[in-house]
Amino acid sequence: MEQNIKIFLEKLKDAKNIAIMGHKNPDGDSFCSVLALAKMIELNYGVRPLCVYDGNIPNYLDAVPLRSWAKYFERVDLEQSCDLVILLDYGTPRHIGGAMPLVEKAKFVVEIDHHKNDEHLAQLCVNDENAAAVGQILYRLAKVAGWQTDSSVNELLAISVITDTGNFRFVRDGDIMRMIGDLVDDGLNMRDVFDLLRNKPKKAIIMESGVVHRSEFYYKNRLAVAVVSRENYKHLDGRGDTVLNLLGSIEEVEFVAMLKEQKPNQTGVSLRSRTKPVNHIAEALGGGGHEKAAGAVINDTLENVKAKVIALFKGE
Ligand SMILES: [Mn+2]
Repeated sequence: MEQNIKIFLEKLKDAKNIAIMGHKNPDGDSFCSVLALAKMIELNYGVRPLCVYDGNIPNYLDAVPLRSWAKYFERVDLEQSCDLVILLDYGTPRHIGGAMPLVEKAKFVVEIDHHKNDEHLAQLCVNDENAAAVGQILYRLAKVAGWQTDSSVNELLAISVITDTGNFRFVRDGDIMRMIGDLVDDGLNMRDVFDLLRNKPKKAIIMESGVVHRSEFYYKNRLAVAVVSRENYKHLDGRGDTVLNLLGSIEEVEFVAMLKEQKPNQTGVSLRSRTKPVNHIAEALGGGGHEKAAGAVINDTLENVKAKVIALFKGE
C-alpha cells in the first residue's frame, strides 16, 4: 500500500470529528465524492463526517443519495477545530470558498484530487492527476483499504465518474469502465443512476436551448460561441451542459466557448474541445483546467470577453 494512503487510513482511525468538502458550486464529481466518502467513513469507522459546501448545488443533483447530508457552510460551526478535514476535487485554494475557516482550524488536512494544483492546502495528498474523477480515486482507495461500501456509495461513485467524464466521453483508459463494470456486477443499475440525474428545472432546459439557438459560429464553424446573459444566468442549472453538449455535437464544431454574464463586470468562460487542447486559452484568460475542458472567470464585460475569446481561437 502506498505510504500516503497508509497515513490517511491511520488518521481516519484516530479522528472523532471529521469534515469533508469539495469545491464551491459543486458539480457531480465534487458533490457525490464528498457524500460517498462520508458514507464510507461512517460504514467503516463509525463516525459520520460533516459534509460542507459553498455556493449552489445544481438541481440535477437533487435526487442523489444522501443529498440531505450536505450542509451549507453558513449553517455549520466554522469555529470548531476538526481532527481531520478532507478536501476533494478543489483544484486551487480559491475554490474552497466559505468553509475555509474549517480548513485553517483543522488539526490535520488531507486532499484527494485529480486537478493540477501548485498550491496544496493539505499536509497529506492522495492525489492522482491521471484520474478522470475523484470518484475513481475513492473507488481505488476503498479497494486498497478493504472498505465496506453499500448501494448508495456505489451510486454516488458512479455519478461522480459519469458527470466528470461527460457520460464517459472523456475516459482516458479502461479503469473507469472496469470500475463501472464491477459496480454493475455488484448490483448497480445504470438506468436508475441516469434517472437520478434527470432533475433539471424546465426553465433551465428552455433557457439553455434558447442559448443554443442564438449561438454564433466562427472560423468555418469550427468554433461555436454561446452567450448566457445576466438574466438567463439566474436560470442556469449547473454549468450549462446542455448547451455544451448540443453545440459540441455539431459536425464541424471542434471548439465550444460558453460565456456567462455572472455579474455586470464578471464573465465566466467554459471551453470544450473535441480535438486540440484548450487549457492554454483558458490560462491566457487567467483560468485553467483540463486539456479539453477548461475555463476562466474574468472581471470584464461580456462583449469584451467575447471578442478576446474569439481572437484567442484565431489560428487554432
Ligand atoms: Mn472532478
